[in-house]
Amino acid sequence: MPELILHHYAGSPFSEKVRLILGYKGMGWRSVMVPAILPKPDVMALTGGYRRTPFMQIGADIYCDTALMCRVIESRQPEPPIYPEGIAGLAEILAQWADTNLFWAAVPYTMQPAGITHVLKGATPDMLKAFGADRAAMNPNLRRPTLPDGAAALHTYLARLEHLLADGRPFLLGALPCIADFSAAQSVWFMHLAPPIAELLGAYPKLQHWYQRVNAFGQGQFTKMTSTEAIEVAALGKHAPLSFTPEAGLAPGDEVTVTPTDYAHDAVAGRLVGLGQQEVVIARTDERAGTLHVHFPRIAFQIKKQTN
Ligand SMILES: N[C@@H](CCC(=O)N[C@@H](CS)C(=O)NCC(=O)O)C(=O)O
Repeated sequence: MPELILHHYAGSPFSEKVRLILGYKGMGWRSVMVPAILPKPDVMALTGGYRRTPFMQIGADIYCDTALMCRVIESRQPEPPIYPEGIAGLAEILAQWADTNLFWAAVPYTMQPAGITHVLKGATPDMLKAFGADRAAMNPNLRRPTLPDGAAALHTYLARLEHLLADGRPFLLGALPCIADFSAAQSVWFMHLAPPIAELLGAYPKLQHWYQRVNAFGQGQFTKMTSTEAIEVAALGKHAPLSFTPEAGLAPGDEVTVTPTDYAHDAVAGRLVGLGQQEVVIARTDERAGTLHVHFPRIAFQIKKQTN
């Protein structure tokens, strides 16, 4: 089986979600470090323009967005499941809330002046400025809450999670962890990067114990790989089998772009080769990486047919 390669950086919450899942499942993986801000030439060679972190590579297949990556990880290593039977629907609904509402409450609040110096420890003023400019350009429509508004939202969300755990259950939806635990843990993990912000978690003792349990899964066994090596793997790699369910106006071979609809609106262009309710796959060729199949989820991505 070709190796699972995670392209990520240490301080990325969505990467932590995936690292913890790999830990829970006891999987082996290869680790490629990517830059936290643009430019990212080796990322672009593989994704064709998708700049968000993390993304996953298996041979010449590239998987964008953790919602899709976690599904692929589950099919590669079904045990222990992160979508356990009976609670899978609720688990995904709660995970989606944690990946959006909770994330956008916890991360900007942690990046306030009292937190950012801890999160980006050792960064020079120029580096801090470059980081701020990169994120502002990536998400120009983000309206940052005031600190009191941000604190109120974050406390409300953390109290909801504490309430879920009030009956003594070890994980958010019961006796076993599921995708929702990992999606929620990434935000709590990020708050811990800044001790003055993490203090706020003191008001939520059950949540803290829950987080210790999730954090104890670790990150699985990984070995490092350079981005140049990953590009060589892609150039020599095979593609996973594809399926195509035609939809109105979309046929195999169509030239399309796929673009995130929430933020980082960078279009990836290619030939449509896979389609279903859960994912869209496009083929594109890079001079170093060869022909790649780039996979995206359907939720929060727009497929647009090129007309010329
Ligand atoms: N919906 C995406 C969100 C990913 C995301 O926002 N990642 C952040 C880092 S945790 C990011 O891409 N930041 C900008 C960058 O790394 O270039 C997913 O689930 O993968």
